[in-house]
Amino acid sequence: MATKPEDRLAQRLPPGQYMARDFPVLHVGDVPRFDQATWHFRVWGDVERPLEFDWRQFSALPHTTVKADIHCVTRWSKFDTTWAGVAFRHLLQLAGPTPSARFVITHGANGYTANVPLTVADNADVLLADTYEGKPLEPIHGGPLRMFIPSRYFWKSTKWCTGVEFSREDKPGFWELRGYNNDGDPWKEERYW
Ligand SMILES: Nc1nc2c(c(=O)[nH]1)N[C@H]1C(S)=C(S)[C@@H](COP(=O)(O)O)O[C@H]1N2
Ligand SMILES: [Mo]
Repeated sequence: MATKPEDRLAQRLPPGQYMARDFPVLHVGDVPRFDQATWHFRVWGDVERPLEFDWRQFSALPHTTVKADIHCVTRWSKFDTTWAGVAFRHLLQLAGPTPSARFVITHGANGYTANVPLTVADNADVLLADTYEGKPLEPIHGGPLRMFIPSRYFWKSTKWCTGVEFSREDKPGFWELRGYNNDGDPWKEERYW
């Protein structure tokens, strides 16, 4: 018997989510102004080689494209979004996390942070994304650069990302300290603590 369309949708929508057609915008604070001349990106903490890039250097890194569904804790999901950027695994190769590194903390504008285990960030679909649907990522969606972790609720995907910290200790971030679940797996519906 053929699968009914609503069953296919249910298999693709995590529990409690609905399918959005638009692309909602969600963040705290103001959209920061991007200045190519002063923008810089750092990788620090438990790594063999701390890194620092200006915009030109970061843009010159090899880019990868990922197509994935995204899921926001406020219950909208969006299917088949296409992003391009630097594969997180490429950054791992460049920086070389030490054996003590177990958590990844992304730092964004206005002091926003989000934490994931290194095992979650070390995945082929995780990007530092500067491109959405073939165009430079718009400032309202985190441009020039945001973290992209499709396997977790979208709050883990830090907008206006300017740094990645590797840590032996977990460091719950902005929303994790305000009641959101530390892991945030949409398939387990891990919304709140
Ligand atoms: N720097 C920063 N990144 C952030 C946020 C934020 O407030 N500041 N909000 C998060 C939340 S809760 C969500 S759902 C997504 C929303 O991304 P979008 O506006 O591109 O849909 O960004 C995440 N990244
Ligand atoms: Mo969110």
